[in-house]
Amino acid sequence: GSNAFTRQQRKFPEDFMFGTATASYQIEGGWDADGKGENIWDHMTHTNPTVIKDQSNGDIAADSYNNYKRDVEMMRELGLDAYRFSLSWSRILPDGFANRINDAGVQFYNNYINEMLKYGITPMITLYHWDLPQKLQDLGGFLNPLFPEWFEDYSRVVFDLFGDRVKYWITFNEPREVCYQGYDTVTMAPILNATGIGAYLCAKHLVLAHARSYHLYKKEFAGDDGICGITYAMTWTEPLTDSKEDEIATELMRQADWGIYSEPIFSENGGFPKELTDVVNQKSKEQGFSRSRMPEFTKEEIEFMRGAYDFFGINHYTGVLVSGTEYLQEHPVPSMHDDINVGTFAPSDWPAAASSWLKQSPDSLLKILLLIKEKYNNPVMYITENGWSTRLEQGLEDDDRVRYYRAALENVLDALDAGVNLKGYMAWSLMDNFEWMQGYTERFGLYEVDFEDPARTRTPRKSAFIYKEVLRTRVVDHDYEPPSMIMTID
Ligand code: PNW
Repeated sequence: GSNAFTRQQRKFPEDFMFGTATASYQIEGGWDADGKGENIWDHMTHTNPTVIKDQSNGDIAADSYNNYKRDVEMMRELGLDAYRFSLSWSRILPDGFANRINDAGVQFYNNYINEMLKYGITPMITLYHWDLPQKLQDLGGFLNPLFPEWFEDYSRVVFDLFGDRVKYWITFNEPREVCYQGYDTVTMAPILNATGIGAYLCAKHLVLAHARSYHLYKKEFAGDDGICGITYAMTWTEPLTDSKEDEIATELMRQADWGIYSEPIFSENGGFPKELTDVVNQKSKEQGFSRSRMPEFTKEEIEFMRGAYDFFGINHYTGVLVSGTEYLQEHPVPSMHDDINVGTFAPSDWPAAASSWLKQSPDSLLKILLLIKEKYNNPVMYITENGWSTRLEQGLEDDDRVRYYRAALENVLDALDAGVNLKGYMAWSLMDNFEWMQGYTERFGLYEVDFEDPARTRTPRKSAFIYKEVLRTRVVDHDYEPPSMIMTID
């Protein structure tokens, strides 16, 4: 509730960290270059191409493997403080295990990191953004109880290789997408479709793996200034009506979406969230299982995970209204969706992006930040992704993206005013990239990438100039118009 005048008075703190984010499989290409091993996205797109909307893949993607200097040049054009990117596990360890390190892959990341550092850009590394080595998937991937050990071994290799220069680490990007979409459904690799089993089993091993990696880092690599966290897809959810059913439905949806992955680490008591566990225990019994589909932790495991964080990472895009009685859908039995059995709805007056799931929901970023502040005692937070999709035809004039970013950045200022312990903001994404099951049909970039051009030429959109001006002035000026579309390094 602030007018244009007071808005322009509000400034981001000088040490607030602004950046952009990307992920290895979505930008790198070089899928089999110089000794890289196959990962689950290589495997799925090559053996099962029709699961991708335009039957494309990330074989070349934005070819950042060969364009890293241009990528860093774009970071300099925007005036970024930081850049969040992920490591391709099988580029570094082709077999997934730590027995064999691929020197060319290590060299690529050293080049990328050193080029950023040369220009004072802080690297923030995600260890895992969805591209599991296929050889580990062949052994069950996240469903194998040894997964936490494999992840610790991989973590040790990369902390050892890059930890001297990199001080910001994220173990996992979006556990729900890894576990629920990858293992409970067919909407992400490895499209396992182990409904009602996959998500919960994966959740157990993912949070244990996070804690192993975190403790290893803090004990042996962090020194005085290294920090490690985990990043969640935080869709804002609120009850459709003020009925008791909708309130319960909203809480269950939050627990299935992110609570199951965050409570073990951030809550005071640790372990999986209670209401969801009760529902799954009850349903498992009714369905004739001899034990609950919700796995258990030992007391030692619960203690090991509890408090294993330096920050809470938030990827935020949109919100939904949740109902326990309306908009319900048919789901396989058992499945995580059947367990929670909730309906969701987005009002038609919320502006729509190119992605079917993405609507501009009012003040949802602020609401998420306030919720985490309350729920987890105001932990250090980073917004590690936030962004808007357009279609290619829209070209460089992306006024809807500009509107979305300005609204989000106002929410960041509101949150800082409200005392939220928020330290940084990363826009998704620096450039167009392989948008998973949607291939190249949806574009999230501040820079457009020409995927028809062998050089993968990158061109700034209007939003790039707007973001740059915010970073330069530390204010959100709603009237600013870029004087030209010519980008320079200032
Ligand atoms: C993120 N939601 O996924 C991913 O981290 C990126 O790799 C991806 O390209 C980007 O968003 C855009 O899709 C999301 O439920 C997963 O709102 C779930 C949601 C949003 C984004």
